Amino acid sequence: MKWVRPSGGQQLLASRRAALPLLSERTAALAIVWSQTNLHLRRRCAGSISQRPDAKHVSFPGAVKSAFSNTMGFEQPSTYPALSTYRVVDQHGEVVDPSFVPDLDNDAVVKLYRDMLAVSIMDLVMFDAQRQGRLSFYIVSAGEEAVSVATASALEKEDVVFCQYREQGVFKQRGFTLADFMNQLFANQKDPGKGRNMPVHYGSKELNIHSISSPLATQLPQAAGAAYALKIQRMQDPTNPPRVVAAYFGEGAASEGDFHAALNISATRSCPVVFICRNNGYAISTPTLEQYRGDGIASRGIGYGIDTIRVDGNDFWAVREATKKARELALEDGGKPVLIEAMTYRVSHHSTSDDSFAYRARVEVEDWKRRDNPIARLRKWMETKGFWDENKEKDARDSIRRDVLKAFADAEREKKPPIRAMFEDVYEELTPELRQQMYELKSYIERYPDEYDVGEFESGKDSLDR
Ligand SMILES: Cc1ncc(C[n+]2csc(CCOP(=O)(O)OP(=O)(O)O)c2C)c(N)n1
Ligand SMILES: [Mg+2]
Repeated sequence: MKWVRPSGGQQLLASRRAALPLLSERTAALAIVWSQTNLHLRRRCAGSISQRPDAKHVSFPGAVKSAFSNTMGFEQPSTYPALSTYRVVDQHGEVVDPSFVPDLDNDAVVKLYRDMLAVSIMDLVMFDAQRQGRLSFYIVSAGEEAVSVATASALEKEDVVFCQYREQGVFKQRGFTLADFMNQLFANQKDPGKGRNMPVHYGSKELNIHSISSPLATQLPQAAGAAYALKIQRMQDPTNPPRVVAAYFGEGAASEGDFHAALNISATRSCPVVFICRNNGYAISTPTLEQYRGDGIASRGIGYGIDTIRVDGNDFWAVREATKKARELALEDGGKPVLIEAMTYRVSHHSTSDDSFAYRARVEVEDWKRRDNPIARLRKWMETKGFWDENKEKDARDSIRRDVLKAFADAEREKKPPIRAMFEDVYEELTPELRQQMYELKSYIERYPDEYDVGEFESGKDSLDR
């Protein structure tokens, strides 16, 4: 596993902690914050010192380790080799990293494999359900199940997660049930969001996953901020467990300004956040070739001074191993950001509102489906190990499909939240204006009973009375 680690100065903090053995953990932590601030100040001051005579290195404040050169040369990115992509298991299910030792027993692997299967089966059912008009919108994650399930499997329960919208596997692995998915998708009265969000905008306070927001990349500065808060909480009270933030995003979202702001602030403030990029080749209809000219998203992490790795996103084990290590690195020396770029392929249309064959060839998709797929790859590995076979596969798929359909039917049958819920929870109490609007809505519904069937909402139009 090859990490690109642009920094080296963090060991300094570890040595400072070692130099403070007689202080309580809390005082030591505060002393380190103080000395870190001091260090920043001194570095800044050092920048204003004029060049030492005969120095071989630049000491301008903006580039402290650059050697002088007497030959003029522009860097040409095209002459650098692309960053490598870490792999543990190849497309045939064969282990290619000789140092790899699986850290999970067979049952634990099967459990994660079933999470990947569950997401992919739910996706098929819900995509068709949308086509039948039974829900308004859906997004599938076909081809990307390993990125979400394997990364999530390397996090701790207490870690804080921010997703984009194609990470069903993260929710599933952390304990979101099929009923939880369905209640949100059908916007019924069991949906904690009370049906106010579009389908697939899940969230779970219990599982420490912030609710998904549609505007791209907004989750990234939020994740950096949350990581900064975790760091400060732990400095103030070292009995808090070490926690990281995991922030998921697509390569397309990395074209947003928020991505750059998030990387830079987390690097400069040393925030324990693991940025996880799913590079699936497309931002809706825009292929990566038209999104950037640099070496993917990994090169940007290095540019911001962030430890970075590129992995094969279709390789469950590579993704899991890299995330385990990333979490460890993110907690080193009081915290720092880490970036993982997981290379994969968006097998599906962008969403149910998209027809991807308008901008890519069917054969390209068919090729990927046949040639490489994260579920098939882990299955081959399990079969090679001798604890999975055709019969187990069939049983697993049948039982998951039954569970999905049951959760689907239960959720579809549930009543919708009371219509009144659309006016609530913005202010602690309804304002006179909101009350007025609520009564107007009620009289409108009463005037046109044939146009508005409100029977599927809890308490019908009566919820607008109180
Ligand atoms: C700020 C913003 N701009 C545009 C959009 C419309 N939009 C939704 S998804 C998407 C593509 C994102 O691509 P990527 O980040 O690669 O994620 P993927 O869909 O490939 O998983 C776009 C442009 C949006 N939601 N928010
Ligand atoms: Mg993409």
